[in-house]
Amino acid sequence: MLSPLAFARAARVFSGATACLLLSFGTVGLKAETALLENGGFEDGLAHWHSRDEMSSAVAEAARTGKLGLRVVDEDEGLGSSLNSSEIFVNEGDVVEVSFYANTDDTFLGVYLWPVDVDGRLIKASERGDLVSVRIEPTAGWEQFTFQQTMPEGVSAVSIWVHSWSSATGTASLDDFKITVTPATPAE
Ligand SMILES: [Ca+2]
Repeated sequence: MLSPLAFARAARVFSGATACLLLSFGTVGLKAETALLENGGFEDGLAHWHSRDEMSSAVAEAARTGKLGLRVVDEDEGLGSSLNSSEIFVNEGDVVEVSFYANTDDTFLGVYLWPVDVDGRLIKASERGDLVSVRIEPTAGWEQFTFQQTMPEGVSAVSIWVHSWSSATGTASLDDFKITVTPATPAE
């Protein structure tokens, strides 16, 4: 199994092709780009996602669309789940919007944006160490969630982090993650 750092590097190399593609279209205009995220619907299991524990899995019971979805089961009162998507390349000032669906009876997890610098170091949104996120409350069946963040100074890439909190427990289904990037308007 790859270490998180090795994984990040591998993902960075892989994402290079996407970044070049975006650059080549850059002259066309500042259009929001959607189809960036690999396997956002978990139809390929957890391929392109990186889990640091056994609490996240791709199962049929968690599918909103297709055959599979993400199931997070956290029964540990001391540890939380941790699952990152692959990284996509972004620039400072880009507006990154995350959209997904969740179905849960519990309040125990959030979905975060995880921006990193060129060395893979996390760039926090405040000195308190916050990340921009959405907190999942009990839902009435499948509900859509969206949130966004303007990419900070020094950013190189961003991923989605699905994380259940250490002292909380619960079960949730999540599916159909999408990332939309609206490029920063260049200075005149
Ligand atoms: Ca799916």
